[in-house]
Amino acid sequence: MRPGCWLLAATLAVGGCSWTPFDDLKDDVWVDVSTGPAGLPETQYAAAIAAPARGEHGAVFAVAGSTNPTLTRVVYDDNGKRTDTAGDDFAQRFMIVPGGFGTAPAISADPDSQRVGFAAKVSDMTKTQVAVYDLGTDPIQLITNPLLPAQVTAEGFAFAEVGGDATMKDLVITGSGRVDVIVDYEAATPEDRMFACTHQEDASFALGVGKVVAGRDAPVIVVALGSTNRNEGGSKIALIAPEQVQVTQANIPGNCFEGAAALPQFEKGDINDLGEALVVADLDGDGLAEIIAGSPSTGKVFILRDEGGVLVATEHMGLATGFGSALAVADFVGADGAPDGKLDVIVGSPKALVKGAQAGDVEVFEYDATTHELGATPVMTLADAKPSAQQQYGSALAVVPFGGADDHILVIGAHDELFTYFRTLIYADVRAGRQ
Ligand SMILES: [Ca+2]
Ligand SMILES: [Ca+2]
Repeated sequence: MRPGCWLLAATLAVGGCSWTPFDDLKDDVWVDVSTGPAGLPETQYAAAIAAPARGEHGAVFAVAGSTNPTLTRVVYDDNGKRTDTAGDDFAQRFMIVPGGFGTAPAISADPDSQRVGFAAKVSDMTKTQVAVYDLGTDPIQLITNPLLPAQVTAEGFAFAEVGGDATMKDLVITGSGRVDVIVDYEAATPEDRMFACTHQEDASFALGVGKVVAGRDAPVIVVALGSTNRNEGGSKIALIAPEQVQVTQANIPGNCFEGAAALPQFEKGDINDLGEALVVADLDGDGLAEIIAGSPSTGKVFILRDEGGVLVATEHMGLATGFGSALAVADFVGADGAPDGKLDVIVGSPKALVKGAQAGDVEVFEYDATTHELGATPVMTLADAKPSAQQQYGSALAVVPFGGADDHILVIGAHDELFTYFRTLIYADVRAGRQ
């Protein structure tokens, strides 16, 4: 492992920019450690992170807390200085019940705009709140907040183009064995533009949308299915063609696979949480997306691809259970440390042992387009220099666009803490006073 690739960060006092003590790492990385804004009733800040498209700011992203549901916008300026950590008590605004976000909040960002959306349970037990905000406005602006006409423990959320007007995005929400789609969410009456379907399985986990199937131009909805408690019955990755599902009033959902041309599935009878985390991305650039699916209970990450109408998988076993709890894809490293134009797979492992403590780490793997496998060992490992047990470092992570060009930063969630990594190998050290 090359020097400097074992990136360490200490946990520091809250407030201001906290990079000064990391000057010994100045050649490679600096990190900003933060906690939630004061006044938010939150005990599990940074349970999920959503990174929208590059905007006017150096970086902007949303952080969701899960215990008392909150959503926070975090902003860095072009110099990597945290300028705004504005919180909003979304729980109160929308009557979201404690725990309404679930353990892994269903929040996601639009890859083409500054918008972020979420779905959560509200006090009206016959409905589910959906909300889309524009993080690029100041103050952040509520775009739409339709209600699903059923209570869903939402686990997956995506902005995607799956139906309706091709110029208007749709929202896809999974949870409680359902897939709900709000077609053309910017239309005047989104409540009337929904379709929904159900599965035999009692839970649907994370989801993604992409062109996964060869010979099919339209994207499919990729959804992970299993039991609510992840304790029985195995789990699987299923594909849903949007045109299979009829537009309904959503309170009478159809069958997700009824009358449909069979799309491939990938089932694991001995694994109950395949797809707890899931990313759809074209890792090798051949035009067909791969499905990267984590199974934290077994500490495995699977990479699925369509081969002749069958989903085939390679699997990678991590060093600890919990490996695969969070996933992201970006070109973050190369042989000499700097990005090399090839996408890497970034894996959160929040139970990994670090200096003897079950504190968690994040491991970055290169992807071999020939063998379809991840490298045997990570090319980069990130962890807290002062690890503590149950810290859950790596339980959430996101790659966030930063500054110009294709630069990005890596944001990692831990229990009540957020770690933001800037790399001087990728961009100039722009910390104020350090140029
Ligand atoms: Ca591919
Ligand atoms: Ca790479």
